Amino acid sequence: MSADEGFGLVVVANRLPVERADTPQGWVRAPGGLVTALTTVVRRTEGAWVGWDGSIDGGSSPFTAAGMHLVPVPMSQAEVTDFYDGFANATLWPLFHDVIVKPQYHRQTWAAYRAVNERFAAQAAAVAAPGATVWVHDYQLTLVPGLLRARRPDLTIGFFNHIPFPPYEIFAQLPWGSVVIAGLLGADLLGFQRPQDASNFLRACRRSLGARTSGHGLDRVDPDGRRRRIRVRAYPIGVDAPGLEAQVRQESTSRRVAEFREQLGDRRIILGVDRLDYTKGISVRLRAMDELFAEGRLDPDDVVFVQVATPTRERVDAYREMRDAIELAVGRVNGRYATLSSAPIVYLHSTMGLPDLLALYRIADVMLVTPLRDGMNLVAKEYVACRIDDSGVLVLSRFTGAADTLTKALLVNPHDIEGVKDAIIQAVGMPLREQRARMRALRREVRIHDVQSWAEGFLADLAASPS
Ligand code: ADQ
Repeated sequence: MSADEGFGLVVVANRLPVERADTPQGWVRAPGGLVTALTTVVRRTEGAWVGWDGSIDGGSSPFTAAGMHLVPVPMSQAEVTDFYDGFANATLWPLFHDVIVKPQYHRQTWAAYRAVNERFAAQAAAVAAPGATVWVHDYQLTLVPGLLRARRPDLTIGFFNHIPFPPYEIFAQLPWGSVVIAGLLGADLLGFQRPQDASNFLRACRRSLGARTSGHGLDRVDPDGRRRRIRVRAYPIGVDAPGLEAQVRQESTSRRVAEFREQLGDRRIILGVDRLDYTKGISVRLRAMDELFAEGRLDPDDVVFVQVATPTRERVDAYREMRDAIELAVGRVNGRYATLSSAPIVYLHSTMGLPDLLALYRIADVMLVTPLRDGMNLVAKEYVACRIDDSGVLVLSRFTGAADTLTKALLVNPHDIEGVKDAIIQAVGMPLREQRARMRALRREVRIHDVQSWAEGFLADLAASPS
């Protein structure tokens, strides 16, 4: 479908799949499995993607990049501060992650959130063809489904929440909770990572709006008198398993693996890869490693812990404070156990390119994924997808969505430091036979439920929405 007639499929997400850059084309592709999956769908259906391009006071003229029609939503500096850093990342993010840090409730940031959600809805409404399908993503845009339906009742609207949905007792803190729920209920189909998130959401509908839910959804009468059935279900997201596997098999990855091996020496490698976020439980790992070295259960000459942490949301106070605490802890452990030739912790505060990341997954004997709360956690699935010889051990927090299906991982409670330490020791010493048996089962799961089948499954169910 052309830009004049509107698009049959419109993806709406906080960020566009490309970023403005000083390249001949003027942009670079944003990394990540989600972008890969949705890009495939948007290209195949000749759809459009509505989102922020990361610039301040940028334009709103649509452009074509990476074979997709992209519709930028402009944002001012004040909106980045209040909408993005403020309401999205200092209110909803901590609230939805079990209040690991205290959420901020400010009327000013809420006003900005509403205004920016209005703008996203207006852009989506402007480019959607009559009767089109619009797929809205994540916690930054909870009001968009309702705002969009008010403008365009002809649309079929889906929403996917990438992060957890908290129990009602926590959600109830939000002064504008019923507005958020009503906004989400503008969708025909609401997708969550885990069945628990979907049932938490349905309970919030009952408690905050007095809605009656039945089965996997509820019936609702819109302000225009139209009665709709809204479905609510879990769609656990996956990774691009075949794509990752193909890249890992390339000669260039093997070369990188050899280089890393030389740099890290003949030690067993324990790996952590995360955005530097307080939800990810990085300090839990550091404490566990510190105590294991102190108790002599791990020898710093035999083991190296590599932690790669991508800088993220550094304008938000809680993130700056956490970064300081983590860097202090790394310094303390290395100060105690490093020798002139090697340190037990290699800490990289950087975003790693995919080839290097894949080589690290390939070389790591143990992967530590210890979030205090995580919607899914793609890093765990990426590690599994890259273990093409079926070796390696995944230590995985029970508080991730991934733990629901990756049951052959060593599942841990990140609040139980002794349990985490025991799991690390078990992982480091696990016989190859057991590693292989577990990893084969994990790989089967990650291959079957990949990101492509996730996107197609959601869109197929959305297309089957009762009209
Ligand atoms: P995130 O919280 O960002 O995602 P995650 O699912 O682990 O968490 O995805 C992170 C992505 O960033 C992975 O693809 C990973 O490879 C990449 N990444 C992380 N650290 C990196 C580094 N140092 N260098 C380069 N790349 C790095 C949110 C939710 C999750 C949910 C996803 C998808 O919080 O729970 O799984 O969305 O729905």
